[in-house]
Amino acid sequence: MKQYHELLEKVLKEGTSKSDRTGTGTISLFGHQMRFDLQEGFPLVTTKRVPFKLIVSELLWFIKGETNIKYLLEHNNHIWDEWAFKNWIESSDYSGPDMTDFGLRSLEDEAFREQYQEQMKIFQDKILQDQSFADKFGDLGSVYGKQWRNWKKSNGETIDQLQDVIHSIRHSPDSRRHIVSAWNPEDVPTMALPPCHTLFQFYVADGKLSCQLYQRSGDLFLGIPFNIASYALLTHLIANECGLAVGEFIHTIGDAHIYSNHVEQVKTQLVRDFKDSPILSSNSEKSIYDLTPDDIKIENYHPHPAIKAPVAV
Ligand code: UFP
Repeated sequence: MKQYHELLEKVLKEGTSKSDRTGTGTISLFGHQMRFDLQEGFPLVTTKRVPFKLIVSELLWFIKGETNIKYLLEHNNHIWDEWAFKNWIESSDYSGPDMTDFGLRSLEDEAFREQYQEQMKIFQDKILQDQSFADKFGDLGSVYGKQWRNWKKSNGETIDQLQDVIHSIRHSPDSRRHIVSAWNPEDVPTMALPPCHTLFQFYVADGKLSCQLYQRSGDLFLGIPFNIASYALLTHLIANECGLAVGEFIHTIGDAHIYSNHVEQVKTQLVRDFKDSPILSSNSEKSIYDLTPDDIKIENYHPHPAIKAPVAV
């Protein structure tokens, strides 16, 4: 993971100060590429603990074409909760205390944070226990699962990009068109979070499958370690589905930024030494569509402790 540290160092040294949508402020540079040889171990950051289980259940959620957070909650994954919670508190069904700007306010105001956590718990319990509530408020609409598996065509039909790309890798491995796009310009104006992982392409050579991701925007401290692991895992799963070995994961980032309130955490991380790369183990008998989080495990992962940092929303 030397390359990841080099990118952090480069942004701290050469990056430009930029304001951003969240009002936090960043140090940023434009256009960077990292290459991870997946034969050399699994690229999970070891200089802080990264919650691999969350990466697994989120990726399987995408692969299944799911867009409702219920599946994530069933697997104790809360990374998308805030987006669905917003649906609820802005609806006429919500009658609790005012939750406007809950992200920022819960960071600044402890009394509010308690109220927020209470409402969030009510929300999560209702999603898990009441299917019609989950249908109404748990669905995030045009997120990755939908674009990958149910891309909407103008004539009302849908395209299963993931199944199509698996088919093309199997049947015409040398094709230069193994692409899945999550960026749908028609949907972008109404999306709370337009896709950060915009487009990815596969490449087959010497019996190995490589994947390149174009990520338009990358939060280098919090988001990128997740994104690297998620696409490395996707490459392993697609390779297995197609009877290929793994090649490289190539990560191309557009706006690569460190939030101003993550700089201290980055400096803490940069002085830590690297540990051995962990090893991925997954159930290779099952089809990619039938995998459950328990089928995928990481072994020999002995990272430094986690480092806390506020999420910019
Ligand atoms: N972000 C990531 N990786 C992700 C994800 C979000 O780094 O997988 F979903 C970060 C990038 C940016 C913010 O800091 O979230 C999205 O904001 P914007 O849409 O303004 O780029």
